[in-house]
Amino acid sequence: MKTALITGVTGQDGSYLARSLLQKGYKVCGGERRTATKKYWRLDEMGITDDIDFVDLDLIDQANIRRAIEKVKPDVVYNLAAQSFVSLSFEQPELTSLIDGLGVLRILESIKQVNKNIKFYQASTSELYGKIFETPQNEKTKFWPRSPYGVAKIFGHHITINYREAYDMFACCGILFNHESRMRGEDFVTRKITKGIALWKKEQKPIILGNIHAERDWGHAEDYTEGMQMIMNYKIADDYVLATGKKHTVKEFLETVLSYLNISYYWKGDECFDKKNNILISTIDKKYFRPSEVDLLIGDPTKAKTILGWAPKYNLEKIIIDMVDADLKRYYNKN
Ligand code: NDP
Ligand code: GDR
Repeated sequence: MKTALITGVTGQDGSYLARSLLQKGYKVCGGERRTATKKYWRLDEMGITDDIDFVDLDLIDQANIRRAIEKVKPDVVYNLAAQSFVSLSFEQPELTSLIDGLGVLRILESIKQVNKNIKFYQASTSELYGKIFETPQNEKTKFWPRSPYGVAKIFGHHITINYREAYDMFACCGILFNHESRMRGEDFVTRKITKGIALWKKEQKPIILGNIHAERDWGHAEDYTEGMQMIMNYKIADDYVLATGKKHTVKEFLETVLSYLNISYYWKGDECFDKKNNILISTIDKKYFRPSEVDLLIGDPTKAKTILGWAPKYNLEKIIIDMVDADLKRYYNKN
């Protein structure tokens, strides 16, 4: 039986990856940073909390990471832990850098010292491309991050490649474009919309958004966590873009959610109204705009398709159905 250590197991991707690895017969150890309240809602919803061996692991504590690796003796480490909210990284740039940048180095260094044969996956991101140099973005596209999050993740990305080259370690980066699901955190725009609209149906309280003209390449976390495993199971350690190759604006995402729920709407500038009763559905507040924005991201997953045979199964409509249905069930107990 192989052992996988997943950092960030309580997060969106951690939950999908843990479930998938358990189904494949892995022993799954979940790194968690200890807080007063347990954050197992995703694992609980999936019914897998009791199948995971939890280990204390905080990415800002080198000795703690080393102890966790010595204790768990993993065959593979998936580093999914991060301060992953781009917006918050402008408020907490140093903490974000300590976790998302130096945290990666701490794990790599621990692996190098404990057992260099442990395979390592790093959660890199399309945020590295930021102010894009070409469309679509692939593994060779130049990086120009636009947030402390993106800058910290560049360090994580390059230090992973450096440990691969310098110490011959099996260390890979998945440059993943946005991926969403029913397990998405509530502050990310897609979940803010699906949850917001589910509640709007009952309370008619408008959703307050930021830049609704931003364009993203949205996939589903289930497809992307399968892709992570394909990257790690390939014979050669390398870096891959995972993306759908399709882009949509935040506005289009909202419109698709409304259409799915048969809510007819119209726009007055950037404000959206319900056609039937002229009730406000969504509006804008400048506080949700970022000091420097990433206007457009769209990925080219050709390398992952060609070498790994990876292809996403979800399109935008299927993602929205998954998310909206889950939120309706959560807030109305409806199937
Ligand atoms: P989430 O925000 O849902 O999960 C992040 C996880 O990291 C949580 O389990 C959180 O724990 C944990 N964490 C945060 N800080 C620390 C710390 N100091 N030490 C240990 N654990 C910590 O993120 P996602 O699941 O969406 O993303 C997974 C990874 O992939 C992240 O690295 C993210 O940056 C990256 N990524 C995500 C993309 C996406 O679209 N989802 C796209 C590209 C990359 P806690 O429960 O305690 O908060
Ligand atoms: P992102 O995701 O920054 O791409 O990072 P997010 O959903 O936060 O924003 C996407 C785009 O929507 C615009 N936006 C809003 N965003 C939020 N959160 N809230 C709003 O009200 C709102 N209104 C408009 C944003 O300005 C942005 O352009 C996600 C994270 O998962 C990262 O960890 C990951 O690396 C990248 O995806 C790829």
